[in-house]
Amino acid sequence: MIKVAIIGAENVGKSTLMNALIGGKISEVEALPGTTKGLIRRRFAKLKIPKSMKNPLGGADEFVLIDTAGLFDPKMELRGKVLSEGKFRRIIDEIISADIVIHMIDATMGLHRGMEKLHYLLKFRYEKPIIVVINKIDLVPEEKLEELMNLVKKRLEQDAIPLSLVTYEGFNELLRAVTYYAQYV
Ligand SMILES: Nc1nc2c(ncn2[C@@H]2O[C@H](COP(=O)(O)OP(=O)(O)OP(=O)(O)O)[C@@H](O)[C@H]2O)c(=O)[nH]1
Ligand SMILES: [Mg+2]
Repeated sequence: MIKVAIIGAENVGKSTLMNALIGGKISEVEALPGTTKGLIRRRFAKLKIPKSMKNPLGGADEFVLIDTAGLFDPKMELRGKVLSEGKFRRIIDEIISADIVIHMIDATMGLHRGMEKLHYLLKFRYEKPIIVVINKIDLVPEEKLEELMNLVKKRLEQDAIPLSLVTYEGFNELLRAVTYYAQYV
């Protein structure tokens, strides 16, 4: 069983992604930041991974997906509105226990400072495989996306997968990345 945590600032689309990956509506989705107030949602799922993407050695397709409450207020370098310090800490502990982390960035908001620091901590101190996705690309012009892709590459030292959970552009690339890292868990 592979544990995948979806993390990001408030309102980036974490719960929408969890629903898309599982194919059912289980995590509440709202236009308001701070929607996931339950802090941590775990769901067991057998992901519908296309055969062509499967690990030939028969790697696992059984996952525990973890949708976390937004860690930061999108406009400030602060903890999200719904989080006390204790709750924030609990989410961090949960993330640290994951095998794979999906760091989600909102294309309209850009890379969040607080998330950038957390990314470094997870990658270098805890040695987590991290997949970076830039979500909501349907809302930004191509040049803006390109700029953000370059910035993310420079600051996080890795490529991001551009994604839209409206058009599903990039969704297969994300699945491919998850199954790739799942081989090494
Ligand atoms: N246009 C567009 N809207 C999106 C996309 N993904 C999510 N949204 C919308 O963004 C809003 C926030 O989505 P959520 O999934 O609730 O975001 P979240 O990260 O779980 O938010 P919190 O739990 O509040 O931290 C909702 O209105 C979604 O419908 C996308 O790719 N494109
Ligand atoms: Mg949510």
